[in-house]
Amino acid sequence: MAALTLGGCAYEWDSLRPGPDAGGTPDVGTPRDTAADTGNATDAVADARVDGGAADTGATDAGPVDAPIAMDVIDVPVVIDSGPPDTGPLDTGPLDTGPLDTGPRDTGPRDTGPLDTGPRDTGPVDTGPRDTGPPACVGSQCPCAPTTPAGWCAIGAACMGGTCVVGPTAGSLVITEIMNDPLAVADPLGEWFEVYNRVETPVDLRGLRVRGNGTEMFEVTGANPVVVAGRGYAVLGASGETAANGGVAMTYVYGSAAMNLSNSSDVITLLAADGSTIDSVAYPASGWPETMGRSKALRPAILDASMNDVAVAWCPGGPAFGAGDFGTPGAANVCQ
Ligand SMILES: [Ca+2]
Ligand SMILES: [Ca+2]
Ligand SMILES: [Ca+2]
Repeated sequence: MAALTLGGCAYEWDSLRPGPDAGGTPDVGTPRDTAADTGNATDAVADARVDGGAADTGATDAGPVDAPIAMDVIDVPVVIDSGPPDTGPLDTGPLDTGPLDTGPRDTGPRDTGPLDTGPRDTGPVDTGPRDTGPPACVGSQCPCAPTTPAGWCAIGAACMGGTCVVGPTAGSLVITEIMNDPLAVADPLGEWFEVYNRVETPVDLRGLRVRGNGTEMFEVTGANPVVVAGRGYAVLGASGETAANGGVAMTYVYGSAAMNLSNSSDVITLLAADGSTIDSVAYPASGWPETMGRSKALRPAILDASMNDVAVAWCPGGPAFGAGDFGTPGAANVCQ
């Protein structure tokens, strides 16, 4: 048994077969040793030839020049690393093109190096914590925009049909038109009132509570959003039948049993879900525009929940619509 150290690794082999000295031909006459040494885990089986001169014992070797050692390594067992995960610095060396790593999973820090173009990873599925970032955008289209960060609506708003929609809040809605005394169709089925959304963001009216005088009150409900577009109008009425309501496309129908609009004095109050008042209009029996078949219209330059409290802010509405009454349900007001 002889030993040799190469590159910091110790090798042992069963037999050395000295060949001719330098200048000669390698020993090819002896059959190569093809049997692995089973006595050592890191064994290498080698053929070698060495020179036959004296060993180098001094600073200068005066003997014949050593011939290089030729070694055939024919059986070197590979031991897979089963130690703890590598937590050292990222590998920035050349791409590994070797066989797939079937060792234990790497749980070290994430690799931020260049893209791996090597063979596909067939290791275990990632069971780490879920990615909670914003939903993916497709091209330049996000689920809702504009938002911060992209893909999310502001707190309190919901994404509906690609648009961020908020609930009714103070400052968002103004009562702009009241048809309390219809003529072309029966009263109260022809009654309606109009609200304007002052903000750019669409408003879902669900959750809005509307209070009349006495105990009259209803809440806007529904399985689907009742949306008023940004800077748009909505009409809430007693009847959804155009033949009965005078030809008005209602945004929401509350029903004549829930509320009536008196032909003399009455009040309409919009309440947010938290109970705060969004707007309130109380018209008296006299002093405000009151013409049968014609709406009370807030002057189009006045779209304000405080300024609509006084008589001078209102005018008789027009022009004729539907069955022949006057007003602009769902559109900007006109004074006539
Ligand atoms: Ca009425
Ligand atoms: Ca008001
Ligand atoms: Ca109007």
